[in-house]
Amino acid sequence: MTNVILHQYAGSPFSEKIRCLLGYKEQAYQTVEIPVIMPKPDLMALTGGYRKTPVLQHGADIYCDSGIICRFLDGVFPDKPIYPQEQIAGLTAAVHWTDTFLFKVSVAVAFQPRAMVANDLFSDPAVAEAFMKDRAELSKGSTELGMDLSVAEPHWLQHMKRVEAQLSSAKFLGGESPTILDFSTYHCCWFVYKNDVLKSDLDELPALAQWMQRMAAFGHGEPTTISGDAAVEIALNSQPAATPVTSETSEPRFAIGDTVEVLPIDYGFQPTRGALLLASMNELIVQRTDPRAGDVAVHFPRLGFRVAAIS
Ligand SMILES: N[C@@H](CCC(=O)N[C@@H](CS)C(=O)NCC(=O)O)C(=O)O
Repeated sequence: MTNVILHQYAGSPFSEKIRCLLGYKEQAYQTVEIPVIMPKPDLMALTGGYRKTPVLQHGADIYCDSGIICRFLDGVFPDKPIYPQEQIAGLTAAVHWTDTFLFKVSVAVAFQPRAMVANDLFSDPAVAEAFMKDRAELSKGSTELGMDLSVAEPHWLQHMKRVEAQLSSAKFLGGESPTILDFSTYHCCWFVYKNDVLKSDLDELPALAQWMQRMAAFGHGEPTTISGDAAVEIALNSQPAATPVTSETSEPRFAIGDTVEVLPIDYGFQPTRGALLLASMNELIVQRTDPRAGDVAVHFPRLGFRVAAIS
C-alpha cells in the first residue's frame, strides 16, 4: 500500500474532491482531522506556512493544494487515469476555472441567508464569529473569495444548466469515465447541494442529480484516522523523495537551490520558505527543515502559485 495521509476536515469541499478521488481509485489511506480555523500547529510543522485545506502527506513529502494532490494520486495509483492527454490543455483550463471562479460562486450560493439555517457551522454564534474572523484573515489582501449573491446566483444557475445539458448525453463530464473535471465540478456541487435547503433545487436538474449520485457512489476509499502529532512523527522518521532537478525550469529568475518563498496567487498569502528543488511546468517544490518534522519537501502546483525572493 502507498501510505498517504490526508490532512482534512469533514465540511471542506476541496477535501471532498480528494476523498472522492481516493474512493474512485479504491485506496486505503490515513487521515488527520485538522482544525477548521487557525491555529493549525501540526499542519504548519509540515507545510511551513501554507494553511489551506487539504494537504496530502507521503512520508516527508508534503503536497499543498488539491491540484498537485490529484496529480500525485493519479501518478501513484495509475489505474483509472483521470488526465487524458488528448484533452489536457482544455481540461487544465476548465479545471482551473472550476476550482477558482466556480468555487467562489459556490461559496456565495452555499452561504446565502436562506441556506444558513441548515448550516451546523453557524448554529453557535461564538463559533460562527470565530469562523468569519478567520476567513477574513484568510482573504486579507485578496478579492478572490467574496462575491455578492446577486452576481453569484445567476452564474451558478447558468453553469448548472450547462452541466445538466452535457450530462443528459454522457455519464460523466469526461464521457464514459470521469476525468479531473468531474471531481472539481463535483466538490462545488457537493458544497451547495449537501445543504437540505438548497437540495430541492436539484429537482430541476435530474441528470446532474444522477451524476452526483454516481460520484458519491465511489465512496471515500478506506480512511483510518491518526493524530496530527503522529503525522509529524512520520515526517520526522522519513526522508523526502524529492531531489533537486535542474533540467527544466518555469522560473528563469531563480536557480535551483536558491532560498525562496512560494505562495498562492488568489488568497491565503501565507508563504512557505525554503530551498527551491524544482520549478517545472506542473510543479514547484521547496525543501525546508522544521524543528518538529525535520527535512520536508513541500510540493505546490505551478498553476495558481508564485515564487518570490525573500524580502
Ligand atoms: N486551491 C486550493 C483551495 C483550497 C481551499 O480554499 N480550501 C478551503 C477549505 S475547502 C480552505 O482552505 N479554507 C480555509 C482553511 O481550511 O483554513 C485547493 O485546490 O486545494
